[in-house]
Order: sequence, then C-alpha cells, then structure tokens
Amino acid sequence: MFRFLHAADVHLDSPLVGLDRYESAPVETVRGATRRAFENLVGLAIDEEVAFVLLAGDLYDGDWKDYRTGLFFVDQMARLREAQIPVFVVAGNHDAASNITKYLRPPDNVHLFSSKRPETRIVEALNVAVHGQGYANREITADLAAAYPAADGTLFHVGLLHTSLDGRPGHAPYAPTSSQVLAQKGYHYWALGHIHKREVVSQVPWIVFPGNLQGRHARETGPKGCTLVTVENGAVKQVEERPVDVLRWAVSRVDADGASSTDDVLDAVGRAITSEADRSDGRPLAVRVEVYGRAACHEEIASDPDRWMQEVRALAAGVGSGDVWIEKVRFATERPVDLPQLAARDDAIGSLIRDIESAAADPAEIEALRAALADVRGVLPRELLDGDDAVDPHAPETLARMVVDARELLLARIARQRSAS
Ligand SMILES: [Mn+2]
Repeated sequence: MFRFLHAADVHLDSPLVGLDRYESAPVETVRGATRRAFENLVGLAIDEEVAFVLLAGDLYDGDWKDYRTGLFFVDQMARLREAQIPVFVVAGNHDAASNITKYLRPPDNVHLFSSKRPETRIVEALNVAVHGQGYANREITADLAAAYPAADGTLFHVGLLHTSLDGRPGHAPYAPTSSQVLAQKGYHYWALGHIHKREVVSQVPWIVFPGNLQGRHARETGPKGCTLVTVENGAVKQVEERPVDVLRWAVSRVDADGASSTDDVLDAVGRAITSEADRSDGRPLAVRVEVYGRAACHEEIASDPDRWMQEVRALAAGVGSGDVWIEKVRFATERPVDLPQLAARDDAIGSLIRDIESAAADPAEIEALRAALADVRGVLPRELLDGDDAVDPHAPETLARMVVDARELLLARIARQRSAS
C-alpha cells in the first residue's frame, strides 16, 4: 500500500492586482495565501508519508518578479527531500518553458518533465511509472496525451498532464484531448491540471482535476486543495479531496423578493453571510454579495448603493469571529411595479423608459456602447482581463447588463425626485 498527492494550478505568488483598491481588504492574508496553502500541501505530504507528489502544471503564475518565488519553492522542496519524497512536475500554460526567464535548480528529489517529448520516470521501489510532458510555450493546441506511451501491464501507471481535456467553460483550450484518448493508454490514474474547479472526470480509469490549491478571487469559490490517492495491490483504492487553502471565497446570492424594508434586506444578507461563514471551516472568508429580487425598498437601495454596501460591510463585522471580508456588493433588485405599464405612459418618464428598453435590445445601440467603451479596457485591472476565466468588458451580456443597470439607476433617481417634490 502507498499513497500519493496530486495538486495543480498552485499559481505561486500570483499577483493580486488592484486588491488594495478595495476597502478594508485583508491584503497581506490574500497576498500570502498561495504560499501558505503550498506549505500546507507539503506538510500534508509529510504527515501522510506519501510515496510521491505530483504537480500538474501552473505551479507559477508567470515569470517570477524576483528570485524570492523560486527560493520559496526550493525551500519547500527541500522539506520533502528531507522526508525522502520525490516530486514530479510538468509545466502548464502559465509556467511554460518560454514564459520563464529565471531559473533555480531544485533539489534532486524534484523532476521537471521535458517540454519537448513525453518522458517516463520509474519509482523502482513501488513499481510505479510516471509519464509526463510540460508546455514548451503558452499556447499548446496539439493533443500532447496522444504521444504518451501505452502502459506495459506490469507497473502502476500515472499520467501527468496540463490540459483543458475536451473543453470546460471559462478555460482556454490548451493541449486538448479526450477521456477516450486517456483511457486507451491503459494507465491507472491521470493527474490533470488547468481546470481550477475540482472534478473527478472518470473512475475507470481515474481522471482527476484536483482544482487549484487556493482560491484567488471571487470566481474561485469553495474549498480548494489537493487530492490524496491510496493505492493497494496495484489498483487505486481511495481518492480523497484534501483542502489546504487558508482563505475562502464565496459568492452569496440573496433573494430579496418581497422584502418590504431595507431592514428585511439586511437581515436576509446577514443570514446568508452567516451561513457562508459556517461553511468556511474556520478559515477567513471573502464574500461577494449579490442581492436580487423585486422589493418595495428597491428605490431606496438603488439610489444610494454605496451606503447600503457599507451597511453590509458593517453587518459582516458582526458575523462569527469577525474574519469575514465583503469583497463587493452587487445590488440587482428591481422595483415591484411592471415596466410595461410605466413605458406606456404619455410623459417624459414613459418616453425615457421606451428609449432605454429599445437600447438594450438594439444591436446598433449596443455596438455604439461597445465603441464608446473601447478605451476602458486599458484601465481595467489585469486580473479582470487575463487568466483562464476572464471577464470580457465588451461581451454582449456585459453590455446589456450595463444598460439595465443604467435604467435602474435612472428610474430610482426619478422616483426619489418625484417623491421629494
Ligand atoms: Mn492552466
């Protein structure tokens, strides 16, 4: 019997561009999170006395800013060397050979697979073969797995590969392949990387994405960590998810439908945050709150979103041990009245609503908005535009949402004016 650990997408020291723009952001905690999670991974490997550790690509987020990132990795590998644990590594799209200009030779327990051709390493004492190939450059569009050797039948075979497999929403299609191609190799376990959401793709053979090691923003939610695999009599006996993250991200959708007052809304938000905090296993929690639904207090919220965001922040301070940070609050409530009725009015308000409604559905208007926003791209934080699951500010759904947001803001202002006069 032996065990091994499979991790991927560590993205060590990945830059958190713009985080300090957010009010009261736990900048140091977030900045150090990928390192602390990696230390936990190494600690887990030592505690579980694993036979080896697999790192399936994107260990680094890109070229190191300085040598500290590389020195940190070497230090951690030295801990594993001390425990006589070998480590097998392939490069992914983020740390492809052509992306990395700095290099530090790791301790001799670490093997970095070639990026030119598939390579096989044998762990003699355990009759294990590990096959792998890294990325020579960022955009690998060929099926790397196709060239991996077939299993020979006498060893326990592991395939190490950074791949989008047959496509996953929000992830660039690198080294595409299919479960069928992987299964045909006759391996016992495919240790994949690239998809940041954990997924057991198949059990015969085992094909696993462990997900990334540590969530880095509100699009990487829930527990994050690695996969612990137990092998007995030459077969996989158990596959366990082991969280090693030090900070969690959550998106909390709060249904404010029918809420008659802002107190009702805040109560609902408070309950939602509390239940997220209960699920964070004692870890600090970063929450993005989205409030939606038709509520009588919509105008009050929509006319002063900043105030209500601060109210939500104040709420979070009182939840649990106080280790909850509200990253962002998005108010998407709507007024309980129906728009068609307003739009039918024979006055300035009716006319304004008809204009905005037609803009949202008019491709020419959306195109004009896209053109007007062409310069915005340049000033947006890089984290929004880059990466495997970036937000596109020019996407039709983003633009259509902006028009709806504008409509809501205008209507809320008009309603306030009218009730004040
Ligand atoms: Mn990747």
